Amino acid sequence: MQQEINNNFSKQDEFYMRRAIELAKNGTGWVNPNPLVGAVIVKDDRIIGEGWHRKYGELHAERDALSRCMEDTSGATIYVTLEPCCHHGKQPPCTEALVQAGISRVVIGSMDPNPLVSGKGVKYLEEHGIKVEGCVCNEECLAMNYVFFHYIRNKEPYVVMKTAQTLDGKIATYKGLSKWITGEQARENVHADRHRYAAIMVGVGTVIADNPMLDCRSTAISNPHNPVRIICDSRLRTPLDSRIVKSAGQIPTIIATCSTDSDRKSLYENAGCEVIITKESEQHVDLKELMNILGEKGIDSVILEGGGTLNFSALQAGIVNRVQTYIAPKIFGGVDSKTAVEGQGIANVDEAYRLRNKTVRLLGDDILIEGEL
Ligand code: AOF
Ligand code: ZN
Repeated sequence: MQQEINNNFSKQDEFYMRRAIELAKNGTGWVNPNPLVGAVIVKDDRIIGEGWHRKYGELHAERDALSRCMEDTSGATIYVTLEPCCHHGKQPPCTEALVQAGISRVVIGSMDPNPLVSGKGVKYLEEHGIKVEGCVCNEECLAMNYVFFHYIRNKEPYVVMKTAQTLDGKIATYKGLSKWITGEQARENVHADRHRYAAIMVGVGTVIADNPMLDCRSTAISNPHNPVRIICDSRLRTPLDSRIVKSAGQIPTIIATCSTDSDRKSLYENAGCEVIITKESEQHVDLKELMNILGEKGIDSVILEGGGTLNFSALQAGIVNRVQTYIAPKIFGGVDSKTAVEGQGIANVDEAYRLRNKTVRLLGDDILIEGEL
């Protein structure tokens, strides 16, 4: 494939790939830990089929587009945001379907780093006489699947540290009250993210203080799903009558601990929670080991809504990939009012955790600053 050599794609190629990207995004929140993938089939300068990977375990984008195509696909071009797969997973290989459909040209947006595919998809297509070109709109295709690319390479979830704070960095008043710091638009965005990412993690202190549900209450997404809830609880102090434990039968719930108290563990298991035991790291759950175990369970992403202690531990453990800070134009003050990141903190200015590729958005009255670590 002329991936590096040919950067001169036509406006038409970019137009159809952009449409495929748009379609792919319809899968947001439904396909994890699989990638978002979209496909557009074009013949005689007309779109004759469109599809996307709709749900984990179900049809891949290419077969979805083919199955919706009402016309003969022989000699057609398919635009697909990810290299077509050539392995048998939950679905049969897309490459075979493309050959069978008589597709003559495949335009790709990004290569698939999955070791089961990774160039083999392109090779199969070329060996079957199909012209393969790419990568069109590569940056957009890569940006769309930052979670998948991280997960498939590291086998650990992509962690987003989310905080909502006042202008003076407080996440609660000195009485511990935090409802609500940000406005409705910001909170809708938070709930959309609970649909987008696979899991949400807090510390036991947050459960004791706020008794949260951590479910997804987005009003903009129809039928959103709840993230897996994870409580970091080194000494198994989570109240059995907390709302999270009481709803563990309906929403998957994990308690991560380094306690070996098996009686206490059984109480949580009987309530429907899964208990994960890690080794102890400075009297806390070993977060790196926890991420490894979550990755093995197929959890590709975690929103970290920890209190200040857990947030600092997560930064120190090097597990945070993205920081997402909502700032409300308010001031709480108070030397005892909690801030988003506590722990010991860093000693020198040049040791600061710095964000790359930052974006700044206004959401109603609030500001959202996001960036990668
Ligand atoms: C494609 N088109 O729409 C997607 C692809 O278990 P499976 O069969 O669903 O395979 C999942 C893997 O296939 C996933 O890790 C990624 O490498 C690729 N996903 N490939 O050609 C698609 N979703
Ligand atoms: Zn496939």
